[in-house]
This record gives sequence, C-alpha cells and structure tokens, in this order.
Amino acid sequence: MRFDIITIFPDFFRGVFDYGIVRRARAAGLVETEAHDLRRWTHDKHKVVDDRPFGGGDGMVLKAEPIFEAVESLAGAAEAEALRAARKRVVLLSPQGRVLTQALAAELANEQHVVVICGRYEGVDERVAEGLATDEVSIGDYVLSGGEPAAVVLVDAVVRLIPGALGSETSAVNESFAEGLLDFPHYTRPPELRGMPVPEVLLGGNHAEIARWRREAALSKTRRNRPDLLAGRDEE
Ligand code: 9D3
Repeated sequence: MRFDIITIFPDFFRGVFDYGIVRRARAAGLVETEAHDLRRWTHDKHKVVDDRPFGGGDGMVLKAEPIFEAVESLAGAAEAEALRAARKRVVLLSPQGRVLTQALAAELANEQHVVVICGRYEGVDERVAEGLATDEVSIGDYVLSGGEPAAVVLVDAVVRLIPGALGSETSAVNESFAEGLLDFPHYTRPPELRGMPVPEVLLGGNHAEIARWRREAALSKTRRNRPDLLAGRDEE
C-alpha cells in the first residue's frame, strides 16, 4: 500500500512516520509514505498555490489546478471511475468532511494507493471536493490550522489495519471500537500506588470473574466518557 500526501508543508512529515507500528510496517515493505510539496505543480515563477475567494471574504483559497495536476501525476488519473477501478482513493482532508471512523480506516486499508490532500487557509477550491476527491474527511469537530495533523492521524489509523502490520497478532479485530465500547482499565505493578489499589479481582486467578469485571468496567467507562457509543443499545 502507498500513501502520497500533497501538502504545502512537506517538512511537517519528516520523521513523523518513523515510530512504532508505522515504522515497522514501512520497514517490512507493507506501506510506503511520501509527502509532496504542492508548489511542485505550479507553473509560475512565484509558485502560487492560493488566491482570493470569489464572492469576497477574508483569507485565501487553495487553487484547484495545482491539486488536480498533483493527483494526476501521482495517481495517474483524476477521474473518480478510473481511480475506483485501480483501487485508488483520493482523500481531501477538510473540516467539511465526514468524520473519520474505524470503519472508514478499515475500508482504506483495502486500497492499494491513497492520495491525501491537506487543506489549509480558509479552504480549498470546492471543485477539488466535487470533481477530484473520492472522499472528503474530517478527523473531528475541532478546528485545526491545516490538514497535515489529520493526515498523520489517517495514515496511522489505516496502517495498523494492513494485514501483518500488528506483528504478533494482537489482532485489530478485538480492539475496543470494533465492539463499540471503550477499552477496560489496565493495571500493572505495584498493586498499590499512592493510596490507589489495583482492583482485588485482577490480583487473583479467576478468569471468568476477571472477564466479567472487565466487561462491567468497560461499560461504566463508556457510560461516563462516551455515552454516545451506548445510545441504542440494550445493555444500559
Ligand atoms: C472559517 C471556517 N473554517 C471551517 C470550519 C475554515 C477553516 C478552518 C480550518 C478551513 C480550514 C481549516 C483547516 N483544517 C483542516 O484543513 C482540517 C481539519 C480540521 O480543521 N478539523 C478536523 N479535521 C480536519 S481535516 C482537515
């Protein structure tokens, strides 16, 4: 699998994929990542990538032409049909996208090639979303300065789902979000820390009791921190 990231800050990505599971997946040849300077696809002396918005308003808009040319040269096509047929996706990262989920990450992990476009400024010419991107994706309801941090999040979430990336099969299947609950609490030594004991049940060897405790603890944690995950479930 390959990620090509189109950005005006290619240096942002220096070293960011050199850690942990992503590093191992790259070393194993499971995934390649490359960041590309959008300015490479400009034709003017000053390598202009933005312009003033039609209709007026503050701020600048990322121009469509360099982005179309970048995707064309990196993916070999800029048409949705050709991209789909070749197992390629073009993801525009923007605050107006649908929110990234584990399900979308799993879908992208099936692709051979993902081109990621990082938005900036006040926005990106809408024709990129309309006529080029196969997906417009946000990573959540908060304002970033640009799509670059979102690209790192997206790559990380997808790479760990590529078969073989998780090494000694702590398989991604039984991970928290797959079941729709948050993870249960974990403890290690010492058994008491600053007046806080490890729950007694975990110190014994009753595995059925431990499993029941973990299920309950995951539920109460979810109820407290993410009640939205429980909406529409039978178990309270
Ligand atoms: C003035 C209205 N803003 C939209 C909510 C403008 C704007 C804010 C931030 C336009 C671009 C950006 C930069 N953010 C991203 O490119 C971005 C993003 C985000 O801000 N939050 C969550 N996910 C993402 S993915 C890309």
